[in-house]
Amino acid sequence: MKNILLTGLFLTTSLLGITAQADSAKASSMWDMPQPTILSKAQTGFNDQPYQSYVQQERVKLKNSNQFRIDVNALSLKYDYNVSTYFINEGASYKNQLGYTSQGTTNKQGLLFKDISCAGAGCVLGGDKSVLKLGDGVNIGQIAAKSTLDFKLRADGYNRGNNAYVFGAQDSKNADGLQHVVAYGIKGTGYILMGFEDLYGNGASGGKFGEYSDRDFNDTVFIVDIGKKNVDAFLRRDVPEPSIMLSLLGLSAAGALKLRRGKAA
Ligand SMILES: [Ca+2]
Ligand SMILES: [Ca+2]
Ligand SMILES: [Ca+2]
Repeated sequence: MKNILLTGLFLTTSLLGITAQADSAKASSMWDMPQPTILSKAQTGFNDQPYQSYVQQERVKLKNSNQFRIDVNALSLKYDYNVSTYFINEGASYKNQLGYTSQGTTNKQGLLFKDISCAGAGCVLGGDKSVLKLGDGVNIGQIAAKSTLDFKLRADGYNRGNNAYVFGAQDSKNADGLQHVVAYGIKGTGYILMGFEDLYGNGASGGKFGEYSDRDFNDTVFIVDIGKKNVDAFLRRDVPEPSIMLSLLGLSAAGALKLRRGKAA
């Protein structure tokens, strides 16, 4: 009897400890959070194959990236949705990290992928000790209407930790003041495809790591599933500039994004 009581108390204390830890991590930084459960394609039913052709060739500058700029308010949901993200590919030597924030009706943030390194066939720049398979997913969970999603990349954050650059959709907040994200709404799906550039600057040696950026925007490519109704509502919006999102299957997009052929350099 006494033993059972003690065990019960111990469990309660442990659970409280875990909760407190999770809360403090949340308060400090998404990057300190543990890797959420990664779901395989077999578990989610997601098929990455149709979207691999949208991954820019390695070290080939995406010339008209400006056309695919994402506005910070772009990912505003009109309808509630159980949001998920899916890893499409990476052409990066770095081990990048991806996180998200939701602001508005639903206020939360989280880490999505702690080590974005591609393993197996079809990777643009896979390597040793890589962990993600094409199409692997992480569920964000229910996001209510009138919430705005935003995504951040911590460039080589797995190795550099807090010393790493964090890049997002707002150019002015990026260390180099440049665009680091391209995004496309894919008609007929609930998907927004996003590509990040993980290197600082515009080609010349720059930044605290002396990086020569190739501006290929393929260093982390992923899909966020916000639901067909949200994407359709989005694509219907009368947007004055081409900035926010274009239907990926348009001619300009087809011209911009060459099909990836053969092995990346
Ligand atoms: Ca690349
Ligand atoms: Ca890699
Ligand atoms: Ca790059």
